[in-house]
Amino acid sequence: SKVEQFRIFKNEITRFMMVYKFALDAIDTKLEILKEEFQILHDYNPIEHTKSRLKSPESIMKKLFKKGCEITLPSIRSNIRDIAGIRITCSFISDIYWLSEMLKGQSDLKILEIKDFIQQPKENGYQSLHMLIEIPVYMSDRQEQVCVEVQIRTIAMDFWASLEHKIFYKYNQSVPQHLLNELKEAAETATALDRKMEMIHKEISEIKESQPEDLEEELKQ
Ligand code: 0O2
Repeated sequence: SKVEQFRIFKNEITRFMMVYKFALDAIDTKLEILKEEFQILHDYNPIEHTKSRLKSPESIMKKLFKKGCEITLPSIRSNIRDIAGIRITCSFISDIYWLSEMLKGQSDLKILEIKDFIQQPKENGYQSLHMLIEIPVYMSDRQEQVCVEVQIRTIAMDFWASLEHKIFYKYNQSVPQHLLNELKEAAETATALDRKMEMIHKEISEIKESQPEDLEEELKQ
């Protein structure tokens, strides 16, 4: 019957989405471990915060239509690779590359693709490091390789991207030229800030390494 068919379909979708949630949980745990370990070893935290999200069924459908793909679960699995997404905000650009190297080195992860929009920013000024990663998820009766999109950026890049995103939607995707120019300029300012912060950070770490106690004393004053 139709009702029975609907019930089966709903179960299939729930099971389908569940796997992506588990993949996000698994990546979250990996990040937590790196974060805690780094904090203990270096007394500082390279990961400011992380935010994960599952793409909503509406956005999945929209993207499928846009790409002209079939509406079946296997088609969704192979065509929409950002159903599970995690955004990691770091303090410094060097932390971004450190983190990506750490993930590359984990043998259970398969790096499918890396897009470096920091080395090569997008035309509008967007910067981030994007990694498409496959992670194994173990369930009661099966194991699946699940694709997760990881976006790593600095606080400044994140600040820029969230404002740009808002403007893009506010203007229904056709933003006036003067705002596009301003945004590009703001992206360049963000890059300059990131570079300056990195320089200061480096200088402080060098002092701290050579005379750890002295600096602690200085900071107390
Ligand atoms: P949402 O709402 O964040 O999920 P895809 O479009 O995913 O099929 P593509 O073009 O290879 O494939 O993806 P890309 O360029 O690697 O990254 C797509 C995601 O990066 C976007 O997801 C945004 O989150 C982010 N992004 C990329 N470019 C920009 C940009 O110019 N401005 C901002 N603010 N974010 C950007 P979605 O699905 O578009 O949106």
